[in-house]
Amino acid sequence: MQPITQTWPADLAARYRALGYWRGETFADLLRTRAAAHPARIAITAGARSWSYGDLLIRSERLAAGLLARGLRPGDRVLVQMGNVPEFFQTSFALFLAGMIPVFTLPAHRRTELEHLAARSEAAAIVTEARIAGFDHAAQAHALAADLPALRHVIVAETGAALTGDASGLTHAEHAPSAPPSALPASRPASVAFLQISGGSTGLSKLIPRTHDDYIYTLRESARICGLDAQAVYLAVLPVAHNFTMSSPGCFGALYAGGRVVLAPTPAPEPCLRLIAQEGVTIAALVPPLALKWLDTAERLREAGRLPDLSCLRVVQVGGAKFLPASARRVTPVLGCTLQQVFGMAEGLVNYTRLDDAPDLITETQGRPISPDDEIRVVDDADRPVAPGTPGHLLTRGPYTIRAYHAEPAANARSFTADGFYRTGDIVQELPSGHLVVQGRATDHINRAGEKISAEEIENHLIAHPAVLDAVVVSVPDPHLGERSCAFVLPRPEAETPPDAPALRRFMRGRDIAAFKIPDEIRVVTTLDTTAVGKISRRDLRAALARDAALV
Ligand code: J2J
Repeated sequence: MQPITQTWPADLAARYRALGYWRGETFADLLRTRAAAHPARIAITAGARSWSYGDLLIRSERLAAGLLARGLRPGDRVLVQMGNVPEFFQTSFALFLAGMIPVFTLPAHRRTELEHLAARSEAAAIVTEARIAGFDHAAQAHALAADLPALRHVIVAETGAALTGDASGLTHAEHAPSAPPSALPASRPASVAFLQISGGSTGLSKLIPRTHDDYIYTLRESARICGLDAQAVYLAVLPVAHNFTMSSPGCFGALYAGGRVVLAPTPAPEPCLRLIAQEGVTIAALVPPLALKWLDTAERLREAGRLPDLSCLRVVQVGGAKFLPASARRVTPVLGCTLQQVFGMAEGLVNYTRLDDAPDLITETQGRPISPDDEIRVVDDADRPVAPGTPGHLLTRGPYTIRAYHAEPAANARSFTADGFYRTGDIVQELPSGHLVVQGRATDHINRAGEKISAEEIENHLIAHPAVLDAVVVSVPDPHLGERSCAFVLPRPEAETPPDAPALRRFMRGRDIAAFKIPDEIRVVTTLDTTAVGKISRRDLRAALARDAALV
């Protein structure tokens, strides 16, 4: 098993410790100290179920003991595929307490993605729910394990127990610890706590190793910047395993602050607005398309005199994709709270507009970095700094931005400079205040309502079709999703029946990939334009699409 590490140069690591960014705290410490300080305080609410900090610790300890009793070992990697249920937190903390490394997959992931993530991480187990949104995840996990000998354990959470209000959860996998909980292995704060996955612009998702030290620093500072304290109530609307919902400040940030997490069973605006009033939610995080739906729904409900009382809501965060200023300006008048724009990435760097920033900065920028030690470089194509205020490629390094993906030498050579800056792939403009305005992206991915889709990954699926010679996938502006995906497909000249869009869509579905990756639009073409060097020009294709759009 290849060890998973994340290291910074010794001088920088010493600096980050000396400045108090890295405090030697682990996720196990985080939960234990809070459960000791306020055991009865509610940590997580999901429908009729509420778990206190004490409950969460005991359940996590039991599950940790159960995982060790099954033969899993500290350092083992465990895929976690769960929806917005309390068992997600029990599982995550159990793995932290047992010194195992969660690999956070999304509920939308299907066999193809899971197989890749399991292979890359050398996963020994998968923890999932029986069903999420009607899909049989248990069957998928068992089928995966049957084909991957290294994946020795399948653990299925009985979250259906929620229906009866009996919170038995992962009981079949839990054990009363045979040794006192203090006998659980201790993790080193500088070690890797978990693997996040990259949105990825080249091919399949890469694994992002995050350490206890670096991630807990972002939780502490995010909680402070977003004004969270013990009274904070964070509404988790987007999938909890996504880095935004997890840490900016997200669920973990709310738990760090000793607040409460409310898990929304659906992102639909009306039930969420009701939940805000019922549970006294103070902060919620959305992607731009969802924010627009919330705004429209809130306006409609207000006109009908049915808008729930949202006076408890202090902050609505919007991030994951560009939120246009015209939409941003609607948030405070419609929802009566402060907007916070969040521009972050699972690889590290997170920017926030500050709650007391001038209104123009809040509506027109994507915020400024968390840390005074986040180094920002805006450069041209040759890595030379651009003139101040000019848009350029964003490069960054700092106390919580990774230095390398796990087991990806070729991608690491591309994605990081020799002096350790991460090439974000984003084009930004830096204002004198340090705020960044995201102008676009240099790399080929589609940001579909905050879900990042690698063009190359989808092209590879399309050209696996026997009648397809070549394919190019590009993004198209979309009024609802921000961007949608469009595939140009060139059939093989010798193909007897060139495939049409419905056939290609069926073929893609048969590849067992996340549904959001299936192209929104498929165009079968007779030629693909190429640039002078023979590379297909995505820019030309996008321009052609924009021209088409202008005609309709
Ligand atoms: C424009 N593009 C944005 C924004 C992310 C907090 C918030 C979001 C993420 C996230 C995250 C954007 N405007 N406000 O991890 O902790 C695009 C950029 C970026 C990529 C990262 C967090 N906010 N983006 O979205 O790893 O292109 O993280 O590089 O999924 O999303 O995607 P991801």
